[in-house]
Amino acid sequence: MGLISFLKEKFHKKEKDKEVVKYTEGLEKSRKNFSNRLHNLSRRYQSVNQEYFEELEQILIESDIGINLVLRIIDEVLEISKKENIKDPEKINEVLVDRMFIGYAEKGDVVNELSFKEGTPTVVLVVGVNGVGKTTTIAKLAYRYKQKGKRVLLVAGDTFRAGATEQLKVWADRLNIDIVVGKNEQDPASVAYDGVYKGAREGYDLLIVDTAGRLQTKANLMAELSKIKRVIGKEIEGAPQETFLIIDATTGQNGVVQAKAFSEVTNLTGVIVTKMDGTSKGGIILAIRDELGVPVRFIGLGEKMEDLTEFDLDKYLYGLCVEEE
Ligand SMILES: Nc1nc2c(ncn2[C@@H]2O[C@H](COP(=O)(O)OP(=O)(O)OP(=O)(O)O)[C@@H](O)[C@H]2O)c(=O)[nH]1
Ligand SMILES: [Mg+2]
Repeated sequence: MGLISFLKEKFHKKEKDKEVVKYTEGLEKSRKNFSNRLHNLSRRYQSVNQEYFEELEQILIESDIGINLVLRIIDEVLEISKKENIKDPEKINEVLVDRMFIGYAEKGDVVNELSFKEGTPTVVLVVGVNGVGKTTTIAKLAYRYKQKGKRVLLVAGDTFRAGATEQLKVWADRLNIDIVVGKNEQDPASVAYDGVYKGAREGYDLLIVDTAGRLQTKANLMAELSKIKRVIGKEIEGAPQETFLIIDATTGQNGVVQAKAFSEVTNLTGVIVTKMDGTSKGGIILAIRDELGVPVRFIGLGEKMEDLTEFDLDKYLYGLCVEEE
């Protein structure tokens, strides 16, 4: 059984799971761009030929799947179609989705949710350029783990942009979550220190550290992030356990370029892709995974608190590839 049939069987229920609905709603624009075009294409051809594959390639590229992965997937689909003598466009599309799944999954299993160890706070360092949704995502993460019963502390390490601290504080108040703030232009590493000092002594489970999103030279960024990490690690052994890069899905391949730049200066343990609901090019998740090897741990599917969800490959491909009936 191909993946599409499997996903239909798994998710096409009358009473849809709440998480599945988030994916299908949040990925609506992407599905229209990808799935509908795929189906239109297969309706126009009786059997597949060179042109069919060229059009298929175009659809994949325009979904921001990333050129390297697209070429590889197309090669694989071509090879399978020859070997198994598949000419039916619908069948080819099924093979395609199978290969998209494998392209992501073959990079290894990951646990997306944060893990916690008794007595040691889990520290999440959040990085990313301006305006990608860092602060909102931090609030969403804080909300998520508060709901799960964790004691959360926010650390407002973005002392560079006036107003950044204030914005995080508004969220902290709204969510009734504690926060450590620094003074304007205070060294971010020293704010991080204040945060972990408090976090370690007062029994918090989770610390989320915001950082400045300014664009700077690689050397400066590397120095700043490694200083912050060093300070955190001195106070809490093994921390920060996670460094998450936030990427705005609507920036397309630009987001992939940013991701590469960050992964060169610091060791990322995950990517969070925001504003998936605002893009029609939802393939960016596959490109990030392919080009960086870093897993996408959570995705933002809307502006509300609950609209951050754990990344799930099956639900994602279902939302992206399966036409509603
Ligand atoms: N539709 C949608 N909007 C989002 C999502 N995540 C964030 N946003 C919006 O994106 C805008 C920018 O978000 P911020 O959280 O302020 O971004 P930031 O990276 O902290 O920005 P700076 O601190 O200025 O660097 C806000 O209007 C958010 O509501 C999402 O998943 N979906
Ligand atoms: Mg911010």
